Amino acid sequence: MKIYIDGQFYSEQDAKISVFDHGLLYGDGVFEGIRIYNGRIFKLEEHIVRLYESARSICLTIPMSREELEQATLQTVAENELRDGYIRLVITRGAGSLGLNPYQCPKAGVIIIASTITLYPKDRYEKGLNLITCATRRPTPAALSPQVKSLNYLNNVMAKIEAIQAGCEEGIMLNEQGYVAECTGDNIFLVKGGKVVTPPISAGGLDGITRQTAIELLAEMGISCQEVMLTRHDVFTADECFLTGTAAEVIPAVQLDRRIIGDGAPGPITKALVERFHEYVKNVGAPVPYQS
Ligand code: PXG
Repeated sequence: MKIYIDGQFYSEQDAKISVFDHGLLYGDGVFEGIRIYNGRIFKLEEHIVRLYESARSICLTIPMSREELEQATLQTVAENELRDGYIRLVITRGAGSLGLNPYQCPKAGVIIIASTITLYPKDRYEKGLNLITCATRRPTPAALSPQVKSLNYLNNVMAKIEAIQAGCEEGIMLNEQGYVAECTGDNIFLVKGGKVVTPPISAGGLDGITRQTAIELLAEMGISCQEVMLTRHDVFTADECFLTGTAAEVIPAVQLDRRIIGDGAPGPITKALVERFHEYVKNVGAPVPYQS
């Protein structure tokens, strides 16, 4: 595997950064996870835009233009000859001194890893995930905007630990008011009476790129999707539930806190969307400039 760091490619063994990097010391930095399907990078521009917005929000200057970063990302995938896979783009604050002050880090670091990811076991895509409600809440936007995909994912990691300790693969995270925000790394949708609902971004979830894709594909399929505040009650009484995310793609969920959602099997709208999603992603992304 060849890993891009600050304009050069390194082997996995040699891909190293400073222990004084504030990305490590303070989780000071931002990232994106992006899929490669069929030799194309899915929604590359959208991910790059979100990355620059995350960076801007935390006063982090990415030391290259959007176009340059797009090119570097395409080149990293080409170097690794990946036709299907997962890209992790990481911008760290860079090496500085001990002490929080980010202005003592002269240059941000740019890391691009092109690899693969398997988030959930394969059979879960057919049978559906079991969810719990995590006691760990999403932080209030007054602490850090949920739109910043920062290198500090401890809040989500804590929630993920709860889910795994409960024997589940994923968990719902509520906001401070107790409304459903999202899952630890995915957005959530419910189906009831043939209509689809998802929490608005203002509920505290990330403005997911897969979420937006799902909304658009549902519209094409003639299925309306409304953004409404949701509670656990809505999940318990839904006909279907599914999650969306770059790593997760579109995946059904069939239980919450051991209560069966709908009839306990992935429902028809979820199944139709999963199929439509996999068809759609094949041909829309930015083509990778492979050498051979
Ligand atoms: N919510 C959160 C908190 C996320 O981190 C999503 C929703 C889905 O957004 P996209 O744009 O990807 O549809 C994410 C992004 C993982 C992992 O290993 C998950 C994400 C990113 C990186 C790693 O679970 N999801």
